[in-house]
Amino acid sequence: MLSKNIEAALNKQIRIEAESSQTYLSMACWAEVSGLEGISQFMYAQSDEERAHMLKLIKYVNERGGHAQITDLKAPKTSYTTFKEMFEALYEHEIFVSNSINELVHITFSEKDYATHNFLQWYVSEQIEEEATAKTILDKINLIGDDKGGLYLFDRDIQQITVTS
Ligand code: OFO
Repeated sequence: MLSKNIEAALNKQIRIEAESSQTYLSMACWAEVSGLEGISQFMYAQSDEERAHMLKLIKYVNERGGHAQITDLKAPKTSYTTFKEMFEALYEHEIFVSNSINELVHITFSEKDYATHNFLQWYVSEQIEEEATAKTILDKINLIGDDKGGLYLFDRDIQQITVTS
């Protein structure tokens, strides 16, 4: 059985994962209308992953005697000046999510809720991978700089960059 405090903290995380999914969906749309087909497919896949993260939390909360709350969400940004700016936003967003997961883990520890603490370890590992993927992409973008040919190849090859679910 979840304590009210943990239930509220998990619900906050559910909302963050939902907003992450919407943010990446919006990035996918911007990339798609900007002619960046590969990048848009990558962002659609990221959006799906975040929805899966949200659903995993929802199931956990409901199975442990809590009630997952589906709420309104903050509208994401709809356009970017450059694709680099978009990937910087993705990287920063993942760091924000990691901090939020860490905070959540801390709460479960201080409340001695070891079941939830254990459940959250999957998210801790996931965030390490997602931050690493975002960082790898940013490093590649910095190498490309303003080179249009480089962007063409990057857009074609981004699917090869390991994305975990
Ligand atoms: Fe990448 O944020 Fe979910 O966990």
